[in-house]
Amino acid sequence: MLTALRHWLLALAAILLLPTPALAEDGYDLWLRYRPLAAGGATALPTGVERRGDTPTLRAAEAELTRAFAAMAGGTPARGARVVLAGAADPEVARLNLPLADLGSEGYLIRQVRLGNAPAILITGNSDIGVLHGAFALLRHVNTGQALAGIELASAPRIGLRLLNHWDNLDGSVERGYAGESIWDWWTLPEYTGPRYTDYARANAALGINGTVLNNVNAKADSLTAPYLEKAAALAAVFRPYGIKVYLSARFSAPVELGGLPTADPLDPAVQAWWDAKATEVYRAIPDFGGFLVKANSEGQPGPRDYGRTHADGANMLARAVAPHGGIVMWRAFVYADTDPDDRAKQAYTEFKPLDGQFADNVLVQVKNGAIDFQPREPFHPLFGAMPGTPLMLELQITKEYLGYNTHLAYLGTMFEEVLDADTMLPAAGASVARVVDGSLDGHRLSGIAGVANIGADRNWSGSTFDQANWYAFGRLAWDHTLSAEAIAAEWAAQTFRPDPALTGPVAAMMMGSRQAVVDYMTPLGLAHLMGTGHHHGPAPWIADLARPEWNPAYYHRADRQGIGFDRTASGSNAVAQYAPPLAARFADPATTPEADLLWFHHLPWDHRMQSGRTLWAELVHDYDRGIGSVVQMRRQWDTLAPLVDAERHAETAAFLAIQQRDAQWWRDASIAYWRSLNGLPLPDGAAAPAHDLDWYKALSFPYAPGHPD
Ligand code: GCV
Repeated sequence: MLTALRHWLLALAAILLLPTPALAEDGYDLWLRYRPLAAGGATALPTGVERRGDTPTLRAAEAELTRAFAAMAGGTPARGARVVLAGAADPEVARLNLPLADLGSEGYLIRQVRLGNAPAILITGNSDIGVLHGAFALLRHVNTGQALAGIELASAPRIGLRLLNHWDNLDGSVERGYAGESIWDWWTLPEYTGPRYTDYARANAALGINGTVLNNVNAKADSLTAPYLEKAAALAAVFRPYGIKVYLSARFSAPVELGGLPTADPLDPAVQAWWDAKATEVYRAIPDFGGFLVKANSEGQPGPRDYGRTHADGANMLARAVAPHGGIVMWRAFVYADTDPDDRAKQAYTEFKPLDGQFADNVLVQVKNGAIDFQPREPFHPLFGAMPGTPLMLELQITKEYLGYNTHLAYLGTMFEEVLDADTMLPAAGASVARVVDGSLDGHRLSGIAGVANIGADRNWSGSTFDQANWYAFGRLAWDHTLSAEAIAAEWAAQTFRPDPALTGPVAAMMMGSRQAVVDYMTPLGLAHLMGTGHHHGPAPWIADLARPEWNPAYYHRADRQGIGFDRTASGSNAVAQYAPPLAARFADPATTPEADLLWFHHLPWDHRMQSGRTLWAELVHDYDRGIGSVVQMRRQWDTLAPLVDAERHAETAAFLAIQQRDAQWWRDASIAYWRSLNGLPLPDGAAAPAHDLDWYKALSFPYAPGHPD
């Protein structure tokens, strides 16, 4: 008996003496993960929260702070000044003459002041939503290990519309979704609005995301019927206190499908009247409805071109319908046609640039990141800077359709930063994509940015812990595109795991190199769209027999015995001419083209000499191997972090990194086997031969890959 007791005590002592690995966690809390603060840390928690005003938004802010401080306290007494939530109109706040003018309607200011003759940490703004954003900013501050005493923060969003686009279908599937089914349960709405919808709103409001398009751009007209509007209205009611508006993707042919009209011609008065009435019905159901997103004449979707009308005709008809209600239209520029033999990368510009200045005041044209389609790396879309008379939204893809789904660790903050910082040089240097998008370059009233969501019904929302970081980075950059991807990575890691530099430093370093690793092992040096047909999983550069030319990877790489790459100079498609003259000149010459984009713009011989001194062939192989090496390095790094991460999330990431290494090797080997079948070149010195012959890779098939629409 005594021996048993001694064993038990020894075991207990051993447990207590271990470094404290967190308990298993499922990742549900995202960046709203409130845990007891380290004893003796920087923060003295506030003694209370005082709310001045009784609105749903202020109550939400108070509830968030109260819940967070209780969890952070972990039983230790609060010593800091109380937090006061008060709008700018509060008489005492007004007397403080704080600099609130630049905060707009959504920004916040946080300061230590004296209120009612006692010290207080004031969270204020010109609206309740501003105060709510401030509450989340304060929690981010604390959760990243910073002291509350002396806090002084002020921030306002640089871009007006900061939206998620859900490619969620009414049957619960998610196009290009890798995190389970849709979180919208259309079947149980509107009656049931479970806590998950509120948690979705909290997570987004914490980033300042202020709108969500609920349904897929490959839209069903049913979303516009009365029962579905009622369901959307129920979601809008949950999101409203959090400053998040609901939008819908609209199917252009809805007047035919729902209205029984013989046509959806935007210039037909009966069609216009149908949309006017539909807009009125929508706003009756959802008074603060944001507006419509439209994919028209793209990949088989109906649109104004079906009737010989322009995209501006189509957009303006819808714009007219929502204008009396304060709504907007986001019209996508993602168009390419099998009837157009021109380079796919040129087609959106060719179609939309001539329409500049023809869109109604409440229309934004939504332009994808990349003229092809969200590839691991594309040069910035040439429409940015080319349509100064039109507000252009940037559409980023958060879900990783082309970057290894949820099992490859690829932090997209660096990709988002790369495109936002790209200089369009239109009309002159210093005209970044960010300045086009935020409207400051051309003085637009409307500005917007959209991210195709990676959210699903999985407990961890995004299919992996690290994919949560891409949702986070999108939101943070949408709010403030001057933030650095690296700072965002560290900030995310602190809130997701723990605010300990021993963890945040290595995790941020892993994240910062991760997207380039994917580029290296999938599509190095400007290659693009070499993924498997339809599902886009894994390599298939050999595909050349699909009906539409631009659906074939061979269309994009153009490799043969002599060389590889797409000639987009004057001797080829001349896509370079769609850029500002100095950029066009730079991209026209392989010697001045950034090597990261080399094969995007040029078809070059395999023995083309690279800056490294290697041949192009040797450089390609080198990059593939570098990509695998980066994944190996990430695995090592992650292993060392085991004591600092809870077991459940650590194990999942470790397993996913192993999958990533396997897939990286597969990409490298299959690609090299295929290129060698064309160029007949020996492997560069020291390079390992692919594990299998080319036929083995060609025979792989993935009929059940997730996220695929068919
Ligand atoms: C929603 C790519 C994707 C499609 C997507 C389309 C779009 O083609 O593969 O799934 O459809 O882009 O953005 O409209």
